[in-house]
Amino acid sequence: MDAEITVIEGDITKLKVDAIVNAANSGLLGGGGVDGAIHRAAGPALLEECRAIAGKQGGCPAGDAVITGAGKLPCKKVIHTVGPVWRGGGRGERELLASCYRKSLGLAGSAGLESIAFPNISTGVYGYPRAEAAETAFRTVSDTLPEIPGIKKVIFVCFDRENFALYRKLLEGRPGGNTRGP
Ligand code: AR6
Repeated sequence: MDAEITVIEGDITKLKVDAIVNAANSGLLGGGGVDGAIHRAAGPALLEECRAIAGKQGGCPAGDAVITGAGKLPCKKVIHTVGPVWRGGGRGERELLASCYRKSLGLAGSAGLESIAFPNISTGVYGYPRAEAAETAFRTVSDTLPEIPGIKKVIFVCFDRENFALYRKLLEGRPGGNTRGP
C-alpha cells in the first residue's frame, strides 16, 4: 500500500502514532520548544533512557537520530534527532536537515513502525528559515519513503499557522494529492 503524507496543525505530544520525532539537541537531555514539551509529557522515564544513550555514545551529533521508548506519551516510541543550527545556509545546513528526516525514517523502518510524526525540525530555537526547511523536509520524506515500504503514514505536525500554510501548499503541489503514487 502507498504511504500517506498528511499535515496537521497541533501539539505532537498528543498523537497516538507509532513514533513521534523530537527536535533535540546533541546532549539529548531535554531543552525548550518541542523537546521540553515531549519530556514534560513523557515524564522521567524518557530522560533516563536519553541519559543512558548520552552516557554510552556521548550524545548525538547534528543530522543523526536515536530511538527510545515514550514514557507516558500516547505514542510507542520517540525518535530524537538533532537539527542543524542555521548559520546562513553555507555550513551544510540543508544536508544535515535532510539527514535528520532520512535517519528518523530509517530508525522507524528498522523498528517495524508504520506511522511517524515530525515537528518542523530546526525552525524554532535553531533559526532555520521556515520555507526552506519545509521544502527540504517534504522533499526528503517523499524521496525516502519508497525505500522504506513498512512506513504507511507520515504526519507533519505544525505548531504555528505559517508552517501549516507552507506544508499545506507543498502537499497540494504533490502529484497524486496526499497519497504516494504507484
Ligand atoms: N508540538 C509540535 N511542534 C512544536 C511543539 C509541540 N508541542 N512545541 C514547539 N513546536 P524547537 P529547534 C515547534 O525550538 O529549532 C530545544 O531547546 C516549534 O514551533 O522546538 O530544532 C532543543 O533542546 C518549531 O516550529 O526546535 C534544542 O536545544 C519546531 O517545533 C533546540 O531547541 C521546532 O522548534 C532545537 O531547536
